Amino acid sequence: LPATVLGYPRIGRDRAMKKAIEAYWRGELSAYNLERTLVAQRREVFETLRAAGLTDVPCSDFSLYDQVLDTLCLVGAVPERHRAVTGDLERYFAMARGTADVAPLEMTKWFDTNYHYLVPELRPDSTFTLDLSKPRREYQQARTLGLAARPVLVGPVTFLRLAKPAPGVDPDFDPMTLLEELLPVYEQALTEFAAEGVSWVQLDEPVLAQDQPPTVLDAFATAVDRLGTLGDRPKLLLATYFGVVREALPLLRDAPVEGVALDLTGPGAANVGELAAVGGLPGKRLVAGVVDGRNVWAADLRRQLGLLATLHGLADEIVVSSSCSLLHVPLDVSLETDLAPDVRSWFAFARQKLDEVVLLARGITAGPETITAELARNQQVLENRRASPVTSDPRVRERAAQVSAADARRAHSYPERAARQAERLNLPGLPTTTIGSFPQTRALRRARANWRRGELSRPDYVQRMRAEVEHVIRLQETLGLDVLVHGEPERNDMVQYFAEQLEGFVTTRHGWVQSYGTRYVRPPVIVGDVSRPEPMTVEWTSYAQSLTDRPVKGMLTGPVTMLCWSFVRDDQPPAQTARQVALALRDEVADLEAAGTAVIQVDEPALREGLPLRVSERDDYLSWATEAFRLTTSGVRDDTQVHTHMCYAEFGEILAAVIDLDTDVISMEAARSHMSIAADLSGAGYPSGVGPGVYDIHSPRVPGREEIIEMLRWALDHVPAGRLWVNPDCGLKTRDETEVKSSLANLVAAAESLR
Ligand code: THG
Ligand code: ZN
Repeated sequence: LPATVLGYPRIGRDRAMKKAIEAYWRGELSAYNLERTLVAQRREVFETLRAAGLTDVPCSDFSLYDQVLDTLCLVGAVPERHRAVTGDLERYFAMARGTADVAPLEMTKWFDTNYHYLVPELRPDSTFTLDLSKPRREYQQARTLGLAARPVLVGPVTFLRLAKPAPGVDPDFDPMTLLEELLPVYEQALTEFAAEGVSWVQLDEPVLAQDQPPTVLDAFATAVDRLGTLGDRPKLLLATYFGVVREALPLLRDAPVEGVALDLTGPGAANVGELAAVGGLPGKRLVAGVVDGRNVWAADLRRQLGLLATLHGLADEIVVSSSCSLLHVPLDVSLETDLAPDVRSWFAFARQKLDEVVLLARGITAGPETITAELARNQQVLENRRASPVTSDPRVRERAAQVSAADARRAHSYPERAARQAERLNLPGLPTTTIGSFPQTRALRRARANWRRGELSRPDYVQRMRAEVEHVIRLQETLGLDVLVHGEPERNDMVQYFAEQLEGFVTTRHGWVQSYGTRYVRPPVIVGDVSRPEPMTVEWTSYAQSLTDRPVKGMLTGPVTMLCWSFVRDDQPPAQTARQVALALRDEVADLEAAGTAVIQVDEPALREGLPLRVSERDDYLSWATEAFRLTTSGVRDDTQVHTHMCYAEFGEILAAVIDLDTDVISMEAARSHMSIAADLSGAGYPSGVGPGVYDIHSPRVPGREEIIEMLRWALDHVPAGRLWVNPDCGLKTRDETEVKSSLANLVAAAESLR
């Protein structure tokens, strides 16, 4: 019964790996004991995979930090600056997090998921040497458990495609030109694996699901030809995921390898047609990704069995699989005992997806009649979900259906609004503000946690939070900031915070998913039509406003970010879900305005993240995403100022969409790119206020006044003084108060000096 998955979560039960690794960093756990935890956790994964009944088990996808970093170590591409760090483990973590002396590798998003990988840095003279110790150890460990595991490696083309020129190297240097240098290392790895008795190796090449220039496709053809024709090697599985492969499919069909993995879920379902069109994969094993590895919904087993049946004849052998590594979903839904039992039954987390894969394998091998009871139960679950009042709210549907284009447009254009806002707000030139959150102390987090556990009464909790709000307001007044914030002491993760208060979302207790390294998130799940039963933030903002004469900004998370950082329902298009979330947030905006809030910020840090991998799908996304944002914000009066904030600077590709948001002010990360984003925005015709972050809050360094002035002068070359705002580049919650005070004092001094 051939069944496999492309990878499994490595965070461990109860976040065991996070706890162990962070304890090691704090010096509270020895390297030896970290290794013991690692081995024990890996063992648990292997045993879980075996107990579920998988016939083919991946290995070496377990990681102390990141699989791209692991690949970098495998091929010996350690940057010069990290080589001096002694000790393998210390060097590994130095690349991941930096040390007092050396900067870490840059981190960026893994395709269109919410996972972040470390970006390899390469130079024209980079050389590679093999270090097979990690995959070898994991393979050996699986073998002692009686499993012939399949080592998973990031493939050579994806590795080079995700790499960037090292600092100081010509930015036009293309790491793909190193393919000839790199391939011998992969060849040697395969040779050594063969000697070890490894029978299959999985090479992940997800770049094939993205639009690629011919040079990359050529590189791929070269690579598979070289590796495929190597004598005495394990069988090769070329794994693609995150969508449809299209132009690379003939290369996969013709590659001299034994197996190909394709994503057959969501947009990847188009792979079935593409596969038929190229005549299938004669002579090969098709690892059919029919269980969605990126979302949490229980599969429709009957439908996926039907899909598997259509693959008959398109390959020599079909192996049932997840569409990608299960890294992107939480571990086990059976831990979610607080969820309503029927809602819980609609979900399949990683552990449950193993069962789905195995059942489907049984269904196609032994016939559907051998899994009749399971199929019936599955149909019942799906029917229960379809019919549940939780999924559908007629009032929400009716309201969403009646939205007109005019609802998503403000009454007047920016110049008219700006005049009204200037009258109402009476701000100085180069107004100063912050992005929203202020430092969160351990005591504050404890108070929040105690309230959640019922150990602190609601009145005591509110009093505690109000004291914090007052503290933050006084601090900002003393510093001389112009537009204040309440500091968000009541929020931990903003998405979680709003999801808990919105109808249609459910949140989990244990549903951790790795975001990067030891940082995890618990994405909420949008299970039904979304609405807002009552105001979510008005009380906090109003209280803050009652303490000061200066304007206090209302702070909300935008509809696109709510979607991108949640698991979305799969029974309606995301555009429809986005519209519902937008309408719920629009109600909050209206209530904030009615309570006297003159400035409202709706953050969309994930707008750029949601951009589809395929260029052909981008216009559609940007159109519904910007509409949802405008629907949230456009119901306000002219004299109410709408702000937005975006964290990452890489929105060169979506400048037109950013302009289309029609905000009065946008703040974003710019310090690290030396304000170039401000120039780009202006160049693209952005008409309204802009606050390019003048310093990087991700670093503990306090920026000097002169340095901030220089940044602002730079910005003033591109943005007229009347539209330039002065602010840090992101929220301050991860900094401590001393740093924040000094930095903001310098920020205010810089603005005053320029005025
Ligand atoms: N919220 C959500 N998703 C996100 C971010 C976010 N995705 C992208 C980006 N921000 C990821 N960055 C982080 C940064 C910090 C943490 C997680 C993701 C983090 N997590 C805590 C940890 O692992 O200890 C747990 C947080 C919690 O208690 O909820 O520090 O901001 N939704
Ligand atoms: Zn930010």
